[in-house]
Amino acid sequence: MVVASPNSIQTEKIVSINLPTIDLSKERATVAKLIVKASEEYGFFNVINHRIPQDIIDNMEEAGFDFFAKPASQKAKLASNYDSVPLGYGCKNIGFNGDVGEVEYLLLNGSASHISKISTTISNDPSNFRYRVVSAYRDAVEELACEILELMAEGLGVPNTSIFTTFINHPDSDSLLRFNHYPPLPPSLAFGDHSDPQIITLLRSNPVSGLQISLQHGLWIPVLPDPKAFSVNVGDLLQVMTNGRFVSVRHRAVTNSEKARMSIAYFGAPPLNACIVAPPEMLTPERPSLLFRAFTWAEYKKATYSLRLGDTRIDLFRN
Ligand code: GA4
Repeated sequence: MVVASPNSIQTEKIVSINLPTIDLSKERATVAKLIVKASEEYGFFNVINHRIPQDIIDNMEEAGFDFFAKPASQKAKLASNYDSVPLGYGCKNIGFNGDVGEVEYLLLNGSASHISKISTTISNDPSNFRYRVVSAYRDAVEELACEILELMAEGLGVPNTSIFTTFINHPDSDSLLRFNHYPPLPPSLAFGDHSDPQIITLLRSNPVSGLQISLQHGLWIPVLPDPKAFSVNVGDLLQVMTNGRFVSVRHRAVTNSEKARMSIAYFGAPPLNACIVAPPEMLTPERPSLLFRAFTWAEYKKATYSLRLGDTRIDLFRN
């Protein structure tokens, strides 16, 4: 695999495109169609009027910045209290196979049943304030992810509109929350090109740019941060469950030379034993047979962690 050298981003082609922004307060059937169109064309869109209260977002952002402002030794110690790898705090290393980037992160379990472990991880504040902050954010963002997944199912014309949501609101869901903190540095690769393995990702950041998505090989599109929006991207499992109709978009993060950037991502995932396969309604005249074989999330996750960040793991499951 070719590992991008830190400066390679300066020579690549960056193109500017107006990525879709979908207003969730508009008429439901129209919103459902727009979400499907964006998921097919880009695998990426922004949502506005999402109804997540601003104080839930602000408190979460403050909790993240407070955490990263702690001395390195304290961050590592706090985050190892309860979490075992890959969960916890990391600096520059990504995964287990040699990927690196200009990023430090805190990776937390994002399922409702595990969230209480967070209180001591993110803060040593005994008042439990952080626990309430993180769990309020988690609940809100999971609800938004479910709303979007329901709209996707409606827009796709799948009769069982909870076909995707049952996975992520399951008590044993393997969802994650991730804070990424990018220090201000001259342009370099902070988090390399990859797709997200899960079903759906909801991301927001402070108003500093850095996220880019790739539509065709070699073309990168910067995603401008919008304080009112959540960015939504299709993960590998959703590409499989839509039989390739939606695309799991490749994306990366680059550093900003002036300001620190912090993003917070929610990765909506199924329980480990969930069987992932496209429902019969996803077989169409254009795609009459299953493009991917059925597998469990545990199998997919194992393949993910045995490969490099930029590898296209989904190809291992093609029929
Ligand atoms: C990318 C999306 C999520 O951040 C993540 C990442 C995970 C990790 O950092 O532990 C992975 C990466 C991500 C995909 C390939 C593997 C696993 C690092 C890596 C090299 C938490 C996830 O689920 O997959």
